[in-house]
Amino acid sequence: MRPVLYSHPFSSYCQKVLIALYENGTDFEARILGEDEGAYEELVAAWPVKRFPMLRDGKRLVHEATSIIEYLQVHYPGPVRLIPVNEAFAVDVRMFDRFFDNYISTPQQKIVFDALRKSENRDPYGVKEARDMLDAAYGWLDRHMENRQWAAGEVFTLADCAAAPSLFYADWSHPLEDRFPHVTAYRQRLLARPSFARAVDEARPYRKNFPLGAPDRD
Ligand SMILES: N[C@@H](CCC(=O)N[C@@H](CS)C(=O)NCC(=O)O)C(=O)O
Repeated sequence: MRPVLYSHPFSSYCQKVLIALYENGTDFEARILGEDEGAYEELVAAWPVKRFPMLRDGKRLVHEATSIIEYLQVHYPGPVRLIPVNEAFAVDVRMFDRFFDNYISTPQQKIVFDALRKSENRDPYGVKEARDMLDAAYGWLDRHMENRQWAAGEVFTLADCAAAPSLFYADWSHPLEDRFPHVTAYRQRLLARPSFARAVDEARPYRKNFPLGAPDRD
């Protein structure tokens, strides 16, 4: 039996899990939402909040990208340990995972979801707050990344799985420009990582769906 991932290639949180699967060469079945017949209906029936990715392993359902990566490490371990054995290091890894989800991905999604709304339902103040949050998060991360290769230290972890798609899309919505050179360099390292490069390539056909217009790069 192999686990089933309900996901979409263009989704940042799905890419976060795909990176983990590709890092370890984990065998899985992909149920592509909006493409594979009945996949979205199965997701919604199992998870009324309608967020993805979702993992199904036999009767077991796992929600939330971070939890899916933790689950894969426990039940389908591979050569790349994304949550370290060392408990003190694991605290850092989980802290940075939360940082990228809460302070990069969340404001990035706010900007994108606002652009998808009808003009009368837009929330300019909320979008300004999201852009301010991204600037604050970029600034903090830039100082943090000055002397390190990966988010939590010298090895690639869960934190980098979170960082890759969140920084990828955040830079499209709220460009780093040349203000944050260490974050820009880190984003480039993430793009060069084969697991993420594969996820980015698989999502290329969907770039036309990016509501703010995908830039002609990456
Ligand atoms: N906290 C969730 C967030 C998942 C999430 O926001 N997924 C987006 C796709 S990237 C989604 O489900 N969007 C559908 C929607 O907003 O209706 C996780 O970590 O998995």
